[in-house]
Amino acid sequence: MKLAIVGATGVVGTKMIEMVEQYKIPFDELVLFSSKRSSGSELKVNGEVYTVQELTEDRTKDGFDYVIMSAGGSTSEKFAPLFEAQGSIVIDNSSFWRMHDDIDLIVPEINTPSLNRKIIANPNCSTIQSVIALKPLYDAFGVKRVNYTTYQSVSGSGAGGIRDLEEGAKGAEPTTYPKPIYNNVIPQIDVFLDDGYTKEEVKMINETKKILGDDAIDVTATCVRVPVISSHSVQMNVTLNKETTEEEVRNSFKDIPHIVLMDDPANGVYPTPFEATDENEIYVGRIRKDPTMDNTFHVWCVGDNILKGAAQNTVQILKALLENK
Ligand code: 11C
Repeated sequence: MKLAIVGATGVVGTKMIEMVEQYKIPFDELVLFSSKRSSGSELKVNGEVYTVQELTEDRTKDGFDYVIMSAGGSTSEKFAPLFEAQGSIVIDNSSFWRMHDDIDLIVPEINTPSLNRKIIANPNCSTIQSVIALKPLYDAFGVKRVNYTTYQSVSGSGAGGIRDLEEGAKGAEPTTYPKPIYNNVIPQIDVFLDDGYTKEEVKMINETKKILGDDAIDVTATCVRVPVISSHSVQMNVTLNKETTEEEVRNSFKDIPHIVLMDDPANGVYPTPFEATDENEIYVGRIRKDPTMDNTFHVWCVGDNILKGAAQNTVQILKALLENK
């Protein structure tokens, strides 16, 4: 099996390499690609040193079976179809292909690729952890409506976001965000659209419906950047289709793959980015009834945005494809 990792030197790309190691992806040949600027650097995979190479149009003809990419929307727009035309299966972490009708948007715990096209999209990080936490409720009670409020870490913006927080703490001006993120919170992630929502909020709304395959759910979102390096937190206010109790809602999260229930606030047990960072699971807690609306509950969830939110989900998709071949 010949595998390419595109964007190998980035924040997500380096974690993709770790996940390829952790998930024991059985490649025979591996090529690490980056932009011209980062090419030439050396990275270790399974203890072997690889020199990162520049991705050019010609290299898409090198006969890759699988390509995993995290190099931004414009690189994915250009290169994913070129790889696809050569017969490679591409799993793409950018937002570019996600909402195309003929492209599968996959969270392996929830849906499986049709391989209608050989490009598979990996969802937005804040969406992935939210749909993982929504799915048990969806299966047990049906979901009528969800209102997300996010608390997103700076690593979601890559190295530039981390820099704005770390250097901002020393007094530097922001270069990635529109306002300082150190000692601040910013209710803007990505650009504002005409209706006042941000692109990140619209991603959460549209991607939730596409992954769950259900356009009838009402979804709304407010996305906020917070001065945390790793792991996004999402507060979900969820209205269910069926009447149920807080205890039944809590029980629905037990024994679900990739969910850890941490919900004993009286004893100080609830998840924060501190517990979730560098972990593969999504943490759920603070479950309580919202008495202001029928059949409505608050659920708090935290997940490592670079792992399950990006690199891990991508490599899980690859592993599932390899196992189901
Ligand atoms: C953030 N969720 O935290 C964004 C990053 O659509 O893949 C991921 C952008 C995307 O800033």
